[in-house]
Amino acid sequence: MTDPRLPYLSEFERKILWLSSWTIHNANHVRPNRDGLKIGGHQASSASLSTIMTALYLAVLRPEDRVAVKPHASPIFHAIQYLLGHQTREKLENFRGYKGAQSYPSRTKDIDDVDFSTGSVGLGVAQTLFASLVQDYVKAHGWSKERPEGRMIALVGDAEMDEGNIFEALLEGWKQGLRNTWWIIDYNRQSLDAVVREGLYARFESIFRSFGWDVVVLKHGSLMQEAFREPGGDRLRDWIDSCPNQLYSALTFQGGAAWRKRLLDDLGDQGPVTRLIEKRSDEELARLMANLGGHDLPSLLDAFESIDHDRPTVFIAYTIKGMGLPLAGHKDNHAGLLTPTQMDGYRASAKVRPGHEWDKFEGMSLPVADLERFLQSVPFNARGKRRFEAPVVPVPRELPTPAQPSMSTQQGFGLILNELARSDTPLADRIVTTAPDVTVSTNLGAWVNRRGLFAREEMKDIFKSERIPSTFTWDFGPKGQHIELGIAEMNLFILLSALGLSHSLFGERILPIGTLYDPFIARGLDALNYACYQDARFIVAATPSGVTLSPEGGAHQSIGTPLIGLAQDGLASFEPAFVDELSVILRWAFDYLQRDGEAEPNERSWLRDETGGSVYLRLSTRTLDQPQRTMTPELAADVVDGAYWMRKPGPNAQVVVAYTGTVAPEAIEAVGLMAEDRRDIGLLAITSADRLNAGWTAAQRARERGLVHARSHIERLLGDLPPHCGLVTVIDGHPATLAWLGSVLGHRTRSLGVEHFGQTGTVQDLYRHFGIDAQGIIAAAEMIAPGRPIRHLKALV
Ligand SMILES: Cc1ncc(C[n+]2csc(CCOP(=O)(O)OP(=O)(O)O)c2C)c(N)n1
Ligand SMILES: [Mg+2]
Repeated sequence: MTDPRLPYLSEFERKILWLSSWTIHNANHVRPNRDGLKIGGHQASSASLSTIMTALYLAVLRPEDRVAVKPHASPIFHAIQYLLGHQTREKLENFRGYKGAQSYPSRTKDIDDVDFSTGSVGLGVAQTLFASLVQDYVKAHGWSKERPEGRMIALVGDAEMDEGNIFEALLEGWKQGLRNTWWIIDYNRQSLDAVVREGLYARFESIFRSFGWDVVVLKHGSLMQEAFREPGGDRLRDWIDSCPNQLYSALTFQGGAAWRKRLLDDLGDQGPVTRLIEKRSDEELARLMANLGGHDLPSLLDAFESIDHDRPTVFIAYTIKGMGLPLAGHKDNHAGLLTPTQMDGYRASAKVRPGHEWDKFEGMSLPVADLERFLQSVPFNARGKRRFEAPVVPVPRELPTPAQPSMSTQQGFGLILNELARSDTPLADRIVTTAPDVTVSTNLGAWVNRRGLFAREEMKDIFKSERIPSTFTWDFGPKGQHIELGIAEMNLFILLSALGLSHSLFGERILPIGTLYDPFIARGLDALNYACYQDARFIVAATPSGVTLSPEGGAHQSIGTPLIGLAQDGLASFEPAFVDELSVILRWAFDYLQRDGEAEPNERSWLRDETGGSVYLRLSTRTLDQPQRTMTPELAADVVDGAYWMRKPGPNAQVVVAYTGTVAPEAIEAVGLMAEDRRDIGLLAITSADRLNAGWTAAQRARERGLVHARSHIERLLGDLPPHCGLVTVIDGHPATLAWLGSVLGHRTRSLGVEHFGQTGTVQDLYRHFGIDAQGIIAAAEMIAPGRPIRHLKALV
């Protein structure tokens, strides 16, 4: 019996293709951009997935399933959501325009229930794998019991499979016992520039099998399968299976007559094969040859709906790029667009009257009431939009501050987490830590000892059961709160992205903390950016950092990361020098992660803190003597806003030293040594160049809009300095991080920092080498704040 859904699905498939093509055409020809920029890259690439996405969204998917859609299939996605009532005509008409529907599906900027943003190819794919792991984490912890498990699905371009991060994720998935993940490869054998290598599908098959995935190849559609059963059909099948990609594409582009000529030339036998070909019209022949598995609704429904297990499954679906459009198969079609004449022809064949292009049921042959009823019964849409919210996990007023008289911020971080691990609080229960093979070396060991490692199955630490002394207990189990990853930093950030969206995807709040060595942020940077773009919420603690990690070797030094912290949207960055500051910042971070309020800037800092975000902590292994002080609410607020006076300058200040992070002792020493020779010296502790800078920019913008009293934190702090006061800034990182301080009120500034890396030595050697020691600071001060010679300045070599 034929599936009663099929007539509807095939009508809607055509409608979806029409709407997506019209969206692109409209943006190019009806409402062209004023700059004349044409929109390429979507038309053909979208058409390739039109059948698969129709089958998925209108039949196969359930509300709990989550999908990452290949970037260039966004017009298809938006068209489907338009039919389901979640996308507006206005935004489609304004596709790629200001506040219009986005060219790549965006969780944050689109209104139509995007599960995972895509754009940078490969990342959305891996995100589905890690989201599945997070779903397992949520279930194993006994949360979200009433909700069914969903499948995490990626629609993957075949050229997208070139991205290395996909393979890093595959290996991690295998280690973690991945389930409930489907990847559907749009095997159109075309990339952006070209036709892909022959036989790629066979490589994909063996790769996936070796990582424990089931492989389903969707090559021949139902029309083809029928034809193969006719006399001579086996020869046609052999021909199709051995046809090179380029030729198949070229013939598809040329159409029925070209197919006939070629097939008769190659296979004609004056017998059964010739009959098989000749009994079909050009149009029928073209339809037969284009009937690849990925364009055949019955095969797709059958393949997807026959999966009755939770093993990860890859579908290699043969498709045609540009299917259903005049540019189908052409190797140059990536940026191809239909000409207005082609569009007129397409409009006529789709039975769409001019002026009715956006009408939902225009040109469809089934009764409108039936079509409407079908859409209303789509299982995926049964519960409307599918975003969840989760209650805020209460954060105590203070976190413990370790009492050691001297320690590093990295040590302090481990101690604070250890105290949290001992506490019996909802906050501690919702934290999950993760690290790419640097758990012990970033000081998460004590936390992990207490809270255990996560795995769906129990696995005891053999060293412990064999009574072999070891500092660390590595018991795995479903209640564990640390996810141990392999070394790949891309995986760390994509996992943080998935964990940090748990409240929205699975309705359960998780407070993720990932640790890594600071320089390796660069290795995972695109994934970090991606996580921020999706508005995932997490803390990343990067340690050790700078040249201060000197004994670890030159290769591991980081210079540019403070600038990443300054520039990365969605990430509030801090670099505390002392552990009491870190404790305040961490407490604030747990709260900040969970905010999602409206964006009214705070009148104190001019930061939009109510919207919340993620947090980056740049930490160090350098042991510092800790200040013996009381953390007052005022000081805590300053630490969070980004700076406080460690030593307030007097009214006639000649010099202010502004430092960030682990060079604090050098700054303090320099100020002490200069005190006799320069008047009223100030010492400014900067805990967050990022937040200070953002507040300053926002306050300037506010003043330009007429809010004349807007003052940012840094403007207030520097407000009383006399104009002639010189500013020396110092950081173990790129000097530009703090160099902008001179622009705030026009003070002459010399910015010290590190511009080259690779030199090894002791901390003292390297600080001297880069001029960020006390002597370097004094020398800089003497140059920009003239006066009598500073007695403690030694002759520098
Ligand atoms: C990281 C990254 N590099 C490059 C691009 C530019 N780009 C967009 S799609 C694409 C390849 C398209 O090929 P495929 O994945 O096979 O999709 P198709 O166009 O065939 O549908 C490229 C190189 C990108 N979006 N992201
Ligand atoms: Mg392709």
